[in-house]
Amino acid sequence: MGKFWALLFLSVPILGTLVFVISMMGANPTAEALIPLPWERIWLPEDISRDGHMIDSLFMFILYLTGAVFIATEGVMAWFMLRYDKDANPDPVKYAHGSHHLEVIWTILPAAVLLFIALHQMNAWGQAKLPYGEPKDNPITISVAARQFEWRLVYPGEDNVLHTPDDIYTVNELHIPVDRDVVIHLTSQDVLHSFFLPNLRVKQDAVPGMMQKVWFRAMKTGEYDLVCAEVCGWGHYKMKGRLVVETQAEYDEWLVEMTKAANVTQTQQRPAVAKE
Ligand SMILES: [Cu+2]
Repeated sequence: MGKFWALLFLSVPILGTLVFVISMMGANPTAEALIPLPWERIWLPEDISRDGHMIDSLFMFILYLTGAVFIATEGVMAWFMLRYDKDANPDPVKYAHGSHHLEVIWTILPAAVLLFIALHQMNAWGQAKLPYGEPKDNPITISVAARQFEWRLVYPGEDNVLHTPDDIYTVNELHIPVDRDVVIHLTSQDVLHSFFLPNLRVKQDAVPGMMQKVWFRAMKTGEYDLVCAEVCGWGHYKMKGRLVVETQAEYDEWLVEMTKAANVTQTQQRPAVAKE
């Protein structure tokens, strides 16, 4: 009976991992073209940014490191379970306390590993951004304000300057041109949110009372996710938008369309305002 329960409980993590791996293979369109091996990029969505590979290599490095430690720990545990099996060891259990050597080893070893990771990852952001320096070549600056539970965006319009009369306003729609630096001015209107573009490997907290600058360059057109990665209230799950990466011509055309729509709305609203 004990073995039945042991196997039943063991099946939970095994089936859970299996279901996760299978669902990830289905979720990633690029994985279908590959032989669907668990180590063939099925953990992360397609990287469409210029700098994302730096973040990915750090992610994989930590995954391999913690994975190796996990397998070693589980292996030792399994070995102990087999070696000190109840039937082969009928004597009562003897408890041992206070091995200073062991204490020192299992304190210093994880501390050293954590310190190594801390130092190793310190320059990841710099490595991802510094080879290209600050955003250049006439970057587009878009203001993004997070609030429960949506993204409010302001585009600079034709003059490419924010906070001028030709600004364009959208909600949950982030349009950007491909192969051009985009700078996001990120703010929050209420609580902590996190601006997350999984395909661009960009994740930045939006903090009330602060303005964060984050920049990136998309290298592939298409439609991708914009999500909130900080549990920010009951509607957090639905705080998602659309990232549309398009050619410069398509982006310009979209901007013209939006300007036209904004002008129509303003003209229609004007008499109502005049009456007051
Ligand atoms: Cu949020």
